[in-house]
Amino acid sequence: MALRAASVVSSAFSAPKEGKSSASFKDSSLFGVSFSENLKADFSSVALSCKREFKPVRAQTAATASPAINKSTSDGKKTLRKGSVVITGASSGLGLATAKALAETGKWHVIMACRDFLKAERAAKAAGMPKENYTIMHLDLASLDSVRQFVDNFRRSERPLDVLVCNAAVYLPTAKEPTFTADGFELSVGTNHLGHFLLARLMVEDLNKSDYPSRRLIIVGSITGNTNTLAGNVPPKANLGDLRGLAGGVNGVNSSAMIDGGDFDGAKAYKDSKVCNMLTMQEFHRRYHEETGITFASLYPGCIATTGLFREHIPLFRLLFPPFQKYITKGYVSEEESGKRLAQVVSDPSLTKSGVYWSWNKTSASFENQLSEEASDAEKARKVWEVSEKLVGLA
Ligand code: LMG
Ligand code: NDP
Ligand code: PMR
Repeated sequence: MALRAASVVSSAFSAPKEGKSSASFKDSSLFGVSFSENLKADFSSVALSCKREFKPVRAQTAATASPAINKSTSDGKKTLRKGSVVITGASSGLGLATAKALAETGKWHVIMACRDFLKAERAAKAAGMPKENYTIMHLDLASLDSVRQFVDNFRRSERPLDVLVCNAAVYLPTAKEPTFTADGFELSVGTNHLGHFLLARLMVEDLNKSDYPSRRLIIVGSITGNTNTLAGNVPPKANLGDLRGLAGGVNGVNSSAMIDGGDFDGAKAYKDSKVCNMLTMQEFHRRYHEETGITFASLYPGCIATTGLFREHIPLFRLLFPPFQKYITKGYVSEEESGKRLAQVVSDPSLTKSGVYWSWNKTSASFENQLSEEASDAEKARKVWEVSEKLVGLA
């Protein structure tokens, strides 16, 4: 433990070398926050959002009969139709808080893509979400068949898709042995990465058909997958290695259940899956942004220490983790606040820049954050993409 602690501390101090920015230790290694980056981000996103407005309109037609921008006859003012956003894992935590924040504006219809229909219905009701602003649709990300079925059902509903949020996740920190998805992938990588990878790859087509002014594909990342931060240096650290386990299908039979080919570790598998999420967002950006104009983004919403994510952790952890984050690291954020942050990434006109990993500083202002060396490795992103395509049957 002493050795582990020492390595955590020393890597925290050397962390800025890993990132590309010149952020100081005080800024970036404790919370991944850099104020200079923040200022830059604000200016560049404003500049970019201005540019985007002058872009020529694409020739594609919308999946919906009603155009995104309607002209009102009385005063000639342009009005925007309700946006249509799919959020996976909207039955609790960040997903639910985001669904609520968006539904309450009256400007969004939220499709809550959940594995437990009844739980989602109860959660939406208890949160007081206006009935007309949400629909629940079944999606189990731990089954590729279910993902394909969801996409079919969604298309049959004839709703447009303006924004897709890949939010659902499982975290299995106490598991001694791996468990697997319907397709035989280790459960956390299978659900958090591969299920979302297939969903996003299929639905990018739907996003491309939407005539909504700002179409976005958002994949939730995390600080713990980024080894350029203190949080990312708490063992076990994320590391995808040479992807040998992923290439073998992370099935624990003819390959390791871990992406890097190592011994199973549930906490590492989760962090690895988050690295895949952040790499996938960037690879989407490189492959699709220029051609489609879709915004691809990831984010770290803050440490939402009270959510269901920690349900598998030991009771003592669940008791101490929230006060630890609130009073010691100060990285704590409430579910409500985290929902507002993700809702901003969905709908804020100033957050249209693509390829960005958003974070928030202590005053809850958004800024473009720096990913770790591994989580921003373009070559690794390409490999994860290609291997994942094979695993989900797209190549
Ligand atoms: C593994 O443990 C788990 O085994 C695995 O299941 C998974 O969860 C994985 O990364 C996730 O972690 C890693 C190990 C790392 O963690 C532990 O052993 C358990 C630590 C539990 C931490 C949460 C609760 C802490 C409660 C502290 C008391 C809070 C009281 C709140 C009241 C506030 C009042 C003001 O652990 C390490 O490697 C330890 C390394 C420590 C390095 C620390 C360096 C910087 C220090 C900064 C401040 C430290 C704060 C105190 C920490 C107390 C730790 C018990
Ligand atoms: P929760 O456990 O509260 O929410 C996770 C959601 O994912 C639940 O709705 C859950 O459904 C759903 N889900 C799990 N497995 C599947 C599946 N197979 N198919 C469909 N849905 C599934 O956790 P959080 O709200 O904390 O997590 C949301 C996101 O935020 C995750 O991507 C996580 O990595 C990220 N994050 C969280 C942080 C935190 O501090 N909590 C920090 C940084 C990032 P059900 O309700 O049925 O269990
Ligand atoms: Mg971490 C310094 C700031 C900081 C932040 C912002 C987080 C976020 N954590 C920080 C520090 C520390 N954590 C320190 C110093 C320790 C050692 C005591 C520590 C421990 C710790 C554990 C055991 N932290 C954890 C765990 C978990 O099981 C959580 C995890 O890794 O899930 C994968 C977790 C988290 N800490 C965070 C965040 C956001 C998490 C949770 C979830 C996530 O990344 O999605």
